[in-house]
Amino acid sequence: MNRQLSIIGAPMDLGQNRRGVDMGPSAIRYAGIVERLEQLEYDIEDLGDVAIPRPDRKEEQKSHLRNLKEVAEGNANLARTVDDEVNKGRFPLIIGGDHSIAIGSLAGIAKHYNQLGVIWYDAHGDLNTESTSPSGNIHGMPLAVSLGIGHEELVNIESYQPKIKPENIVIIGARSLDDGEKELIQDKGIKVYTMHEIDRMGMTSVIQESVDYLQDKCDGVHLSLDLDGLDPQDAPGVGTPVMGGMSYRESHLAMEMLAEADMITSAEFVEVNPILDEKNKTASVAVGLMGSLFGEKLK
Ligand code: HAR
Ligand code: MN
Ligand code: MN
Ligand code: MN
Repeated sequence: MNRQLSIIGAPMDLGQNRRGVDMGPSAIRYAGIVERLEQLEYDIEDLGDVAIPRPDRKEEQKSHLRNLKEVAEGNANLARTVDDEVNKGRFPLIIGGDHSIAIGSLAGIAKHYNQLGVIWYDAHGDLNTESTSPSGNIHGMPLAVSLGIGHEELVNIESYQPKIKPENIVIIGARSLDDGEKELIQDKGIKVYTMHEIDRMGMTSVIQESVDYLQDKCDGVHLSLDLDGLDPQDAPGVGTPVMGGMSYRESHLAMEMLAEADMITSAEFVEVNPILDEKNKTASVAVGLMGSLFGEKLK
């Protein structure tokens, strides 16, 4: 594992419509991210937050893509910061913010790899487009955008596309997929472990298979962890909770196995909304999962 970590906050709340997720980076810092990872003897730099524009509340929404201009601009800012850190040889650890920030993270990271793998730990597929989205919320679209499918302002951030390939993606924990997303998964042959497979096979086999699937063909792997992948009982502070998710223990096991596999080269933790949370529980869970991902041991 790269011992040089750069923490990058992305206080974005414009990819969906519940206020408060822009305070996710503060909540995660308050829950002790720097102290937790310093104990593991990483060289940590907290770069603070990238600039996210405020929307013009008076301007009418012209498209089905809520806050398109501002989401694109904020993600372009994030992409530049992430790119700089990867150029310096540092591991970018991005904290959100809603999941639309994966557009900027991947735009900054993917250019540094020929075959970037992506593990998408989420209740949702985030594979919608303007036409398939039931909500118009861009946080339901970042995986499609990174595949080069979506609005040109989003797809062309950092001036190249696609960022990633369908055969290098593994989705884990899906239990709320829209019809258009299911079609895209079929069309592109994207590997998905739904809750059904996790129940049947167990998390150990799911992660082992995912590691085997990505390890040989990928030259780097980005972990995109949406806290709503966890069950709402364990991670209540999220904007779009879905019952029947992965448990706290399963999620720690997943992170520990990824640490053992030593293949993650960048990561983001998103959708922590302290306004909807119970005493910063979800931010604390996020920090605990980062501890496991970065090699914390119980003994
Ligand atoms: N699929 C729905 C939509 O596109 C819900 C997206 C939910 N949000 C997230 N992303 N938190 O994982 O609107
Ligand atoms: Mn570069
Ligand atoms: Mn998501
Ligand atoms: Mn989600």
